[in-house]
Amino acid sequence: MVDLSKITTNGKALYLAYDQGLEHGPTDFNDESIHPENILKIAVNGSYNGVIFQKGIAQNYYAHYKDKIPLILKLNGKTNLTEDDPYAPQICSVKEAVELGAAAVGYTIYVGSKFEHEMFKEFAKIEEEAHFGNIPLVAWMYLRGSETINKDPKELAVYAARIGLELGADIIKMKYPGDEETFRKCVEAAGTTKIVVSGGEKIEEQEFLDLAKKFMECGAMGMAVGRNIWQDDDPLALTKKLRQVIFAQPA
Ligand code: FBP
Repeated sequence: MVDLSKITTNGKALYLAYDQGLEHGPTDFNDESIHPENILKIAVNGSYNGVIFQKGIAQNYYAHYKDKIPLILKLNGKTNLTEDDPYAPQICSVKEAVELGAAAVGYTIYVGSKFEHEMFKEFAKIEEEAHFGNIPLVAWMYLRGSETINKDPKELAVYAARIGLELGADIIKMKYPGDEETFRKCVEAAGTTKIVVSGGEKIEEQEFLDLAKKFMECGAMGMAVGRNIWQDDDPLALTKKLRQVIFAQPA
């Protein structure tokens, strides 16, 4: 199994996601978060286990931070402008990611998209290359596309978690399926593959922290969160509270 020690603390993890500029466009950003340097400062000062970038941000902003914060490089991505079933093509190789200083690589698979098989193929090649180099591989497992319609979203969430294990992901990044019973099943189905939960849209602070506590109690390894942190008025104060929740639970 791949060594996750560079991107975890006592078996737990908190990552700062910042690939939304590609996925959603700059509308997600405020006057502070539009600047990638500010995200790097939050990641370093908040002692995150990694910051998640696409390659352009890594190429232009990460060099000075190489020794300060691990980089998780997203290898594929897409905009939210197309209306067809989602497909996020690979736009960066494992080799480029390593040259940019990545400690881990990530890839989104839209489970239930009619292009799922294309993403499986790309993922399989990435898995081979990443694991050959002992680089951890994070799979964003998102349920989206025509084949998810009229199916039970809870069953699909557990299925998606299992697919992450079956495909050889070391870590699955997924959305909370909405209830603890289903999420516990996801954790179980993922087996040795660890789960980190996405943050989602900005919500009220206590609700966010309560949810984080729930994720950890159900067996998540941690969270990979973006908007809830860097859209906050005080990202570091909220990070401190979130860290208490994530790292308080026994490993
Ligand atoms: P957030 O915490 O901001 O939701 O970020 C998590 C994330 O997975 C990002 O890595 C990614 O850009 C975004 O969510 C994808 O959002 P969507 O679910 O709208 O495609």
